[in-house]
Amino acid sequence: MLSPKMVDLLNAQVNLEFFSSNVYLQMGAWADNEGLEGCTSFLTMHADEEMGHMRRIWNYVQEAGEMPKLGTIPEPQNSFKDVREIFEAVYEHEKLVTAKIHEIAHAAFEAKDMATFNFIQWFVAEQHEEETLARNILDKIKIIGLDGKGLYFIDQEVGKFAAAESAGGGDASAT
Ligand code: OFO
Repeated sequence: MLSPKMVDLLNAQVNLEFFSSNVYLQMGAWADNEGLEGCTSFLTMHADEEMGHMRRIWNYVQEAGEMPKLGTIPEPQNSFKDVREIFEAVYEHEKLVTAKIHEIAHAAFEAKDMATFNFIQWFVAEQHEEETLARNILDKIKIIGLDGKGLYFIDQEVGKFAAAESAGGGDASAT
């Protein structure tokens, strides 16, 4: 059984995951417009994963006998200076999501809601992975740079991350 406070926290997370998906989908559209195939597939795949996260929480709330609720999802940013700005924004966004996930874990632990505490551990691990991935991409941008052929190589590298994630199964079909 979920407390009303926990339902509110989980519903807020449903909305944040939905927003995350829109953020990455929009970034993917920007990348596609710039002819950056690797970045497009990475960001679009990431958008699908976020929808998987949203559904995972949605289903958990439903299974607990409560009704998940959608709120207003803000409009995502649609114009960027360059790929560096995109991945800095990805990293900052993932740090925000991590903070929110940790808030849920903390509240569940404090309330001795061990079912939710156990459920949210998957997200704790996922956030660790996602922050690491965003940081790795930023490191590559720092090393390779975006000048001359740099942008081409960065796009190739980001495309490799997308291929590796896709080989790993992703999370779009989470139940
Ligand atoms: Fe990118 O993170 Fe969802 O949870």
